[in-house]
Amino acid sequence: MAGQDLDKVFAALDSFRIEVPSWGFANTGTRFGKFIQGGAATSIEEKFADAGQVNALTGASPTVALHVLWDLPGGKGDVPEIQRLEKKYGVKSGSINPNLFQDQEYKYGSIANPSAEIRGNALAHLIDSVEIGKALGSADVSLWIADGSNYPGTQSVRRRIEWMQEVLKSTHDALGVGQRMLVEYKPFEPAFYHTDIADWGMALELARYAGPQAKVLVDTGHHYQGTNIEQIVAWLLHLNALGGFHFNDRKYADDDLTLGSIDPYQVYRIFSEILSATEQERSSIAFMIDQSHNLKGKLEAMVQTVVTAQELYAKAALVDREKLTGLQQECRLVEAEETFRSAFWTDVRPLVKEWRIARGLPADPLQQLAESGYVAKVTEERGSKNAKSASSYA
Ligand SMILES: [Mn+2]
Repeated sequence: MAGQDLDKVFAALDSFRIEVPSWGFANTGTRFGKFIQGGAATSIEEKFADAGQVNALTGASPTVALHVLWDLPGGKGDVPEIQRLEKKYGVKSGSINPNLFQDQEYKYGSIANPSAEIRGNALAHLIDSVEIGKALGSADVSLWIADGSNYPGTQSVRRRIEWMQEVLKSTHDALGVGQRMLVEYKPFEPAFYHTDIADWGMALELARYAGPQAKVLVDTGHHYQGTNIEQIVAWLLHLNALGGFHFNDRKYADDDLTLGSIDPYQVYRIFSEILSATEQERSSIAFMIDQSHNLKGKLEAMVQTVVTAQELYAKAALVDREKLTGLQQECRLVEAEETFRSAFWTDVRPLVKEWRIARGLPADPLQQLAESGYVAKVTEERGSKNAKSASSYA
């Protein structure tokens, strides 16, 4: 392989960071039940320990997304403990994720609830989350709103838009310098008739209304089948409105499978769109993982995800963009497509391995994880705590 390719891959991997979610290390599962893993993290300290492992193995995930309700049940009072864990395990707090879907009072919505009192409670939780972000020095407060309705005629979609605008604007007003509010969208589930923030257009409009520090978050699993996600990415880049990603894969709906496991070419197409942006545009895009592993081992699945992301990003970095631009301009379709595709079909694994060795990282992170005995060790330590946490759907 040409030295030029090596340089491209090294530069891409040096800049590539992807955030791991704290909830990806805990026993989470499907709506129907979860299969308890003896080695799953049972506390915020264990989540930080596992995140530290993934970063040590891959060199690409120095931050961990936190979930306010699950990871900081004491709110801002838990910040010193989080800071202690950051130092101990060598990973920083990443995006702060408020929870507006678990409390019983959110049965009919949170920021779009007809009750002004409940909307007020949702806003208070959002502002607490902003304050936690400030205290931890993390840039992004990441919002996924589960609000919606299950039956036609049961709610006023239009009034709910106004209520959301009001709450999101007030949240934006509380942001500090350098802080951002990321607005995620999803077409359905848990609501099955209408979802209040159903697609990127709605998320974009709400973000624009809220203010300049609000951006759109694209969760790859939150689209209808066949949606051209890379086109949405191109539009959001054009509009300077792309805040970041929640990466995962799926076959049917929001399946939270490991990235690239079903359709690696789609991830490649998204990364290619991002790598065709300017370095400045790229620098503000947050790459995050949002996955829940019910069958695969938690640690193994997370390392596999980060490694796959690195490989697909390296492939996208190999595209000869100058050549491609010329071919597109001249409408030389087959040559353009082959130029685009040939980078995808290049086996970059030897180059990525070279990069790992050059950076003092394990040559094969998954193999290193297996040989380290870490999973066996934590399974031993955590087994009895996890055995108690078994739960059923009903
Ligand atoms: Mn998500």
